[in-house]
Amino acid sequence: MDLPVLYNEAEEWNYCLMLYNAALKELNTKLEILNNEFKLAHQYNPIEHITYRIKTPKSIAKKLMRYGKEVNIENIIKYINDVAGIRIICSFVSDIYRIANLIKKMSDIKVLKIKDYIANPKPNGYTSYHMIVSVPVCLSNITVDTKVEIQIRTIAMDVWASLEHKICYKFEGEAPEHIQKELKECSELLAYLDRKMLSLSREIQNYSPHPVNSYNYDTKYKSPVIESIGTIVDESKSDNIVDVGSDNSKKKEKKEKKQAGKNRFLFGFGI
Ligand code: 0O2
Repeated sequence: MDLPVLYNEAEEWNYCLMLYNAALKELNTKLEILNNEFKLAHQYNPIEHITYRIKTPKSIAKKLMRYGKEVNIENIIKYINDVAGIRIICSFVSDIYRIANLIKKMSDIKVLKIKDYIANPKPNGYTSYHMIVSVPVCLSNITVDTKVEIQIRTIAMDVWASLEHKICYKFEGEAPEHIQKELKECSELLAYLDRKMLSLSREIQNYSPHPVNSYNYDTKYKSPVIESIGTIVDESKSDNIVDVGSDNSKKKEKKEKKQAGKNRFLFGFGI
């Protein structure tokens, strides 16, 4: 994130806050749109709710000191990935990966880092899916790619994390061993509950007239819209899509992302 040289630190920090806030709002809007679109297409919303926040100065300073870095704006921008944080709460674990994949495909969002604490829970029992992304913030004469941390978790994971956070705070990170043990057990019970709820939900879907997984969004939704009100601009045939990297899934992801950016729909501008 390159910033203009400003008059003093306070002014510079206000500028940073403006960028972090803008990035959060942009991402929040994108996620709300996805959720609304999903709701319309599948009569189901994968996102229960979204919260976002700017990290408190105290928490930023504590983290920098933990990293052994001097507390200044340059270090905050460089080393603190979660100054701007957005939390997405889903009903089911499958929704977490569904949302994460949709974020990966957003053409203007760059994924910088992923930590899958669901596949690999932390030793204390913490589970969540974390992504560090960069969001372009368009200002009057510059676009600034701004870092945002996304945490995606189920309601059960959120309840656990919130209680653990309180316990950690209360005991200043040194909770008695039996409490740590019970917390870990709670995390395992909640993971079991999440799995049970997901299998129950899948069973219920089989009785539904519109099962979520079998709905083909592209063919069922896109075509009537194209026919009635606009034009899809598909430039993929005239463009060379160059893939880099050896991993096939990475290639596929990149291609899908590129494609998502190219499938532009001229909404209401005619043919
Ligand atoms: P707060 O008060 O929530 O802001 P990195 O992103 O790799 O540079 P970082 O930030 O340590 O390093 O990454 P990580 O592990 O992804 O953790 C980021 C955030 O995830 C934390 O921010 C917490 O919000 C949450 N988190 C991670 N581990 C735990 C945990 O064990 N328990 C709880 N309750 N939350 C956790 P902060 O700054 O630690 O805290």
